[in-house]
Amino acid sequence: MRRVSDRAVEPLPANGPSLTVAAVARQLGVAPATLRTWDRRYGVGPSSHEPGAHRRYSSDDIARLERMRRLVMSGVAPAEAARWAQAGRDPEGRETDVPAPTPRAGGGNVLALPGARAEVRGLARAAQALDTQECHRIIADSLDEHGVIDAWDTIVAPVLVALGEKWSGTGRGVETEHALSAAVQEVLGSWIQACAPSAPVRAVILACVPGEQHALPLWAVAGALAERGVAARILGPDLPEDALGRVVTRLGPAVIMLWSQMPGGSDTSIIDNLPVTRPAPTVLVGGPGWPDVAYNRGVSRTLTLKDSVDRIGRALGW
Ligand code: B12
Repeated sequence: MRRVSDRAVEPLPANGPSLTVAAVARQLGVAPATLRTWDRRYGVGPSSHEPGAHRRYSSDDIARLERMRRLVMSGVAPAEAARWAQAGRDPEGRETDVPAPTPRAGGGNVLALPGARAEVRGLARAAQALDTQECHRIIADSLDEHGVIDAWDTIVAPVLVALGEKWSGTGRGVETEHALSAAVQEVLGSWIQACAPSAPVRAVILACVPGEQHALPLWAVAGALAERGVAARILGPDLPEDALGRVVTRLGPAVIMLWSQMPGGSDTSIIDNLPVTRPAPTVLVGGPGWPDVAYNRGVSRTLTLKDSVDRIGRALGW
C-alpha cells in the first residue's frame, strides 16, 4: 500500500490546469471539509478565487497544503502548522518540505513483542527511550497509512499491552507508559482536529468511570469517529457519577460510552443511575473493568474498537 506521507504531490504546470477541492482532497488523502476549514480558519486555501466560480487550487497551493498536512499529522497544532506551511519554514528556519531529522531511538530494554512488525518494534523502542518525538512520528504515520482502527489494533495497543506486562513483571517502566500515553493522546487529538468532524444532532459522550485514569481507548474511539466525520465529546478520565448525570440530562445524548479498565473498577449501578432521557440513548460499556453479567436492554458490552465504532454508527443511523 502506498503511504499518504510518501505520496508525491504530482506537479502541475505553473500556469497549467488547477484542481477542484474534491480532486485535491483525493490527492492529499484529506477530507474536503478539512480543506475548507483550513482555508476558512487558517487562510491555507486557493490563492486566487474568482467570485461566483468554484475554488481551484494551483500547484503552489497544493504544495502548501501538503506541508500543512504533514505538520498536522506530526502533531503540530493546525494554527501553527498553517503559519509554517505558508512560510515554507519552521521557527528554526528548516524547510517544512523536508521532515526534520529525528534522532534514532536507542537504548532501553527490549519489550516482549515476538514476531512483531518493524513499526511495532520501532514504537516500543522509541517509547522505552522516552523519545516522544519519534513516538509521535510513528503513530502519525501509522494513522496515515492504516486509519485509526488498524493503527490502534495492530501497532499502538500491542505496545501498550507489552508495556503493561513489563510493569506487572518488574514494577518498572511506568514513566514509559506516561510518555507513550501522552504521545498517543496528542497525535489522536491532532488527527481529530485535522478531520474537522461535525457534532451529530444528538451527542456522543465518551467518559471513564469514576476513579479510572485509563482514557486512551476513548481517544481511539473519538479518532475513528472523526475519520468518519463525527465529533464525539470526550469527557476524559475519572468523571464523577453526578457530573455524568448532569451531562446526560443537559445533552440528551444518542450514545454514552463508559470505559472501565481496572478490574472491579466499576459496578453496574452507574448505568442504572443514569437519568432517563428520551429518546433513550445507546449505552456502551467497554474495557476489562466491567463485570461479566447480563446487562439491561439498551446497554451493550463492547469488546473491540471496531465493534464500538460500528455500534455508535448504528445508534446515529448510519
Ligand atoms: C497506559 C497505561 C496507564 C496510563 C494511562 C494513561 C491514559 N491517559 O490512559 C497511566 C500511567 C496513567 C496508568 C496508571 C495506572 N495503571 Co495502567 N496501564 C496502562 C496500559 C499500558 C495501557 C492502558 C490502555 O490504554 N489499555 C487499552 C488496551 C491497549 O489494552 P487492554 O484493555 O488490555 O485491551 C484489551 C481489551 O480492552 C480490548 N481492547 C483493546 N483496545 C480496545 C479499544 C476499545 C474501544 C475497546 C472497546 C476494546 C479494546 O482488546 C484487548 C484484549 O482483550 C495498561 C496495559 C493494558 N494491557 O491495558 C496498564 C494497566 C491497565 N495499568 C495497570 C495499573 C496497575 C495501573 C496503576 C494502578 C499503577 C501503574 N501502573 O501506575 C495506575 C492506576 C490508574 C488508575 N487508577 O486508573 C494494570 C492493571 C492491572 C490489573 N489488571 O489489575 C495494567 C493492565 C498494566 C499491567 N499489565 O499490570 N496506566
